[in-house]
Amino acid sequence: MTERLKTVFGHLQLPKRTDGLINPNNVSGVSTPFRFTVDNNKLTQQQRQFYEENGFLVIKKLVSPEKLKVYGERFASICRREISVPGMTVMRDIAIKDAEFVPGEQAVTKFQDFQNDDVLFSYCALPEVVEYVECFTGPDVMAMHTMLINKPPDSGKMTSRHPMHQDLHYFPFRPADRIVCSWTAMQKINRENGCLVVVPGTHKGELLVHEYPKWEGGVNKMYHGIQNYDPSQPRDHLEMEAGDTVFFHPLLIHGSGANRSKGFRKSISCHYASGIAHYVDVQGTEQETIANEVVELVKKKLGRDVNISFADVWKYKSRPVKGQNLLNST
Ligand SMILES: O=C(O)CCC(=O)C(=O)O
Repeated sequence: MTERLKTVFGHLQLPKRTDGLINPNNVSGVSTPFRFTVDNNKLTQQQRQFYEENGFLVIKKLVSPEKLKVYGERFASICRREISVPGMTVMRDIAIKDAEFVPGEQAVTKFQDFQNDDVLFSYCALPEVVEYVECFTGPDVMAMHTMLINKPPDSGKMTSRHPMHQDLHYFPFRPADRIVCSWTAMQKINRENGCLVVVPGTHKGELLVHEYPKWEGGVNKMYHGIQNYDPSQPRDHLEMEAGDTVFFHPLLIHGSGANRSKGFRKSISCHYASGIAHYVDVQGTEQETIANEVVELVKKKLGRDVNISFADVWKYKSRPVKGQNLLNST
């Protein structure tokens, strides 16, 4: 077969979708070779190809220093308890959790679910971010999961590491290809202070089995990692400057290293899904354990007799950013 014919055939053989959603690249029966990005004019051909191949894309200096300053100050004042945010979880690193007194910001390793704080949530709606998000989700955009991570200097027990995992493990919605994370460095982030580590191309694989890693120093709550993870796979360390933003697929295997510096390492992130995505039942799947763990935690807060499902938790915390929200309409 000539090279030309091989290319044409390659283009016709779209990866098989198993999620039941119409491929948004396949309008009026005309197929394109793209599966992980949608047709709009934002990405260059090269950027699009890079994400298709690798499952992530870094955009330099996307978020301005002024905006990062606002998020940093808001983080500090919430830590000082000047403001309280309904529904938000404030997490402490396992190494400082039981320490007698650690003041303010230094006690906090992560804010999770800040969707009800309009200042922090403004990150998720930044036009400069959402324009890129749409390249992966399509035009209907839901903010599903928000985090501000304040990775502490490691105590020597290596608990500041984030085990290698796939974010889809945590999500009861599909299709995976229409979910994306936007993760912005709030300062210079390098190998020393625990940058993101990714295994390029793994977004083309399956959702793997996750569990708590058996680390000697312990592991933070909900930080599940891939069971039998093979550390010999080639990986990239994403060293980033303040404002640089990486967009990545929920099946991309990633994690972050220990923070060996003396300072805290901050990033802000949001996971988005298409507004025309749908919830799936994860009982009986690899995700059952995390689903039960999350529902247990919610019941602990709201009361044992509260009847709530894993999908309900996500319905409650997600917020529309743009376009239709069919996801939460049933
Ligand atoms: O920011 C980090 O250190 C890792 C974050 C991460 O991998 C996640 O929350 O899924």
